[in-house]
Amino acid sequence: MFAPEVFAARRAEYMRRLGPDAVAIVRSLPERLRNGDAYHRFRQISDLYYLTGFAEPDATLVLRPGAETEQVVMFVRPRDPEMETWDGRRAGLEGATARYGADVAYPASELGDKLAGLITNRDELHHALGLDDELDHLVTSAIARLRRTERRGKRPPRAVIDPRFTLHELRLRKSPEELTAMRKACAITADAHVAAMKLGRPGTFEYEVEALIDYTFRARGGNGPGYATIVGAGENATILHYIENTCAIAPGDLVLVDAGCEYGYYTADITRTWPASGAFTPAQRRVYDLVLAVQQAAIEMVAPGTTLDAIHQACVRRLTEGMVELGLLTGAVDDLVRDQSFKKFYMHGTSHWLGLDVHDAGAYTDRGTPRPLEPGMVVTIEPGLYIAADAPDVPVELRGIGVRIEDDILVTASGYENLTAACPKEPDAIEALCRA
Ligand SMILES: [Mn+2]
Repeated sequence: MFAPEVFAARRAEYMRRLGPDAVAIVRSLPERLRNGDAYHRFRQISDLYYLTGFAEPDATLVLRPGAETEQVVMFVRPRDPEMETWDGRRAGLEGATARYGADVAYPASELGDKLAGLITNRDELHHALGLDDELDHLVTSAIARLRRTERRGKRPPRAVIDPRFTLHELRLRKSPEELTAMRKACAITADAHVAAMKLGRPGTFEYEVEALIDYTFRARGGNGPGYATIVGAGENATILHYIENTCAIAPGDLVLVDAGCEYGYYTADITRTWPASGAFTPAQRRVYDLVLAVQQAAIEMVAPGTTLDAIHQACVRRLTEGMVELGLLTGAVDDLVRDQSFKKFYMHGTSHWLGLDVHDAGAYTDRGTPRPLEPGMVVTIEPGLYIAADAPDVPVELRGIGVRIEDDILVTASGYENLTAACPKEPDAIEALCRA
């Protein structure tokens, strides 16, 4: 957890960018039932955590830059000894002001009553429409109420603006303290993948590998996985979001593991693919070598000024060339790229932003044009090749092979830094770990 000054500085910068006539509302998402009356463990929505560090449910932040009073307003659950006995400690109104930087705090139940007053006569209302129906309703009700008072000088905002144009631009460029948390998340995740490679022999169940990864994350101080861990052995590696993790690893299987530790709310995102028996078959090795070469070339492209789209296009071209060499596709590479034949075996993008969310906030394009990378952005590079077990017209020995290799890359002033370089991916190195 960062010092309160870090969150205060973020709010100050966000408010500076909002300008003196705007108001921003950021609210936690509702707690979700898992089944019966049991809830999923609560995890604060990243926008609210980014601006406050406040981890409790039922919390709302209203920022009013330039206001004479109440610039930073929080609505939180009040202290309640009986409820806290059941559900855990609360910061309360006192904590919100003393520890989380609010100028004033109100009970969460008063948001509906107070919202219209807080947005009165502000030009722009920054609010993420469509995330939370209840909050949308509170906002539209407040606007409707202010329309009725306009003749008395209390008018509603002129525009509702999506946070991606303001707040998410801040989140996109990582500060030194954010990078410290991400480096730690990456280091823990690299260790967890190495532990998985050492554990996962034929006969081991996918969920045992997942359990060791989870254990490693938690034992090293992480919050747990930043997204659902994928452990896919054999054909399961060709299912992109395979999270059942119920099968036993068979002799000769490749095992694809996509797992990232969340540390201090920041997540890593690593994928490794390894031969459970300790040696690639020749067919597996040809696919692996192709994906690794494509991934390394893509990482080398990361630098200020290039775009994720350019990197993806380069991966698509090199993978398509490889698909022809492997006998998966026939024809001219230009045609196979143009008509998207490669999507039979490479159907996902190469990169995404990484940070508080695994698919982190931030626009990828500016009016439809891919944006240039800048120092401080963190991206994944994760090409793969997936040959379904029942794929027609492909060499038999390639069927059921899935390979993805993914690293987390920081854009630096001079190029890039691979934050997950400590996680082995050279074929000899991972074979050795799988025999250890
Ligand atoms: Mn990823």
